[in-house]
Amino acid sequence: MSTDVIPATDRDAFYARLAANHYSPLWTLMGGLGPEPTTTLVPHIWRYAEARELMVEAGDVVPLEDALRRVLGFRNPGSLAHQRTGATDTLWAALQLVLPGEVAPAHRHTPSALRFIVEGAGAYTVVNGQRVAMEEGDFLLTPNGHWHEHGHLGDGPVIWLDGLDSPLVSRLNQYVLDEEDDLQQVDADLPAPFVNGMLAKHWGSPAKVAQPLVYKLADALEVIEHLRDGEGDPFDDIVVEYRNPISGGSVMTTIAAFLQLVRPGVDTRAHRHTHSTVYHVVRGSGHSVIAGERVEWTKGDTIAVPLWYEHSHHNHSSEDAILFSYTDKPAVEALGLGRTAASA
Ligand code: 1HN
Repeated sequence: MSTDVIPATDRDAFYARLAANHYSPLWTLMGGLGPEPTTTLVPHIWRYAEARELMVEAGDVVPLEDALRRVLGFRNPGSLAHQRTGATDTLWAALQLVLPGEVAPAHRHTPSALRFIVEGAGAYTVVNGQRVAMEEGDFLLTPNGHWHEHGHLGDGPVIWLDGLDSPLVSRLNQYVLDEEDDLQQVDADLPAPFVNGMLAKHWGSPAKVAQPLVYKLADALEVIEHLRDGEGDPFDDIVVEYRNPISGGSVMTTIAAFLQLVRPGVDTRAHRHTHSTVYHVVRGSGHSVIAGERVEWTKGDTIAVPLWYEHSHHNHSSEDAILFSYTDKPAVEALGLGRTAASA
């Protein structure tokens, strides 16, 4: 039906009546839609030199008793006011600082969290009563609903990258938080295979861990080293996925995580996809080309690639470049919205 069968003023009055009575005329809403997914968010890099300085300043300004978590989130510059985004539409990324002697008390929430330890030694996290030591390069999980607290018994600052699906969970109106006044009952220091649920005590109460809680950098690098003479992935070079070995799937329901080697001299092909990605530089330096723009990166930098932005990675140095990354791919695919396009 043509909308100009009635005069414009009458039409405006009609639309006002529809709005007043809580109706949405679909034909006025579809103008913004097209064949491509869109976002107001933009690719962005947070350089470690700057972020670390601000993080250390936060250590002076904010006592952990006040903050509970001294977490400095990376907010995408394309975010609209009041929009609950993180580094991407679905993924939060942040640095967290814990100073010697501090404790971030136990809580649990519906968002799932991961940590990648950037620098420092002597910190630990307790996940559902299991203490996990945090060493540089470790990749740790706090799947949704798991109690977690952090502490630091060593010297000097410990800084890690936090990754969560909290913007996605917020958008689903499912962000729920429980706090605990007391610290968790800790089982004492446990060997890694125990923490990872590979070997369990066979008497008394059953093992609490249903999936690995920590992946060591040395293990991931050993696998990468084994694969480095192979062809590699055209878009990510020598890339391995951290897996849940019980399900064989991604590490968490909503988040997949990866470690990749971009070998010296490699230029990957460009592609884009409907999941968004956060990259963190573990070693070396190089650059990515994101939507035609060259972004130079080096150790400690964190880069957001929102959905459907074309990107490729380049290492023109003579040293290995190692990137950690995580994506919302499992969530996007579970919704039936997974889509990838390689560039020519
Ligand atoms: C959180 O609980 C932690 O427990 C870190 O360390 C970062 C970002 C958003 C929401 C919850 C933590 C977080 C977070």
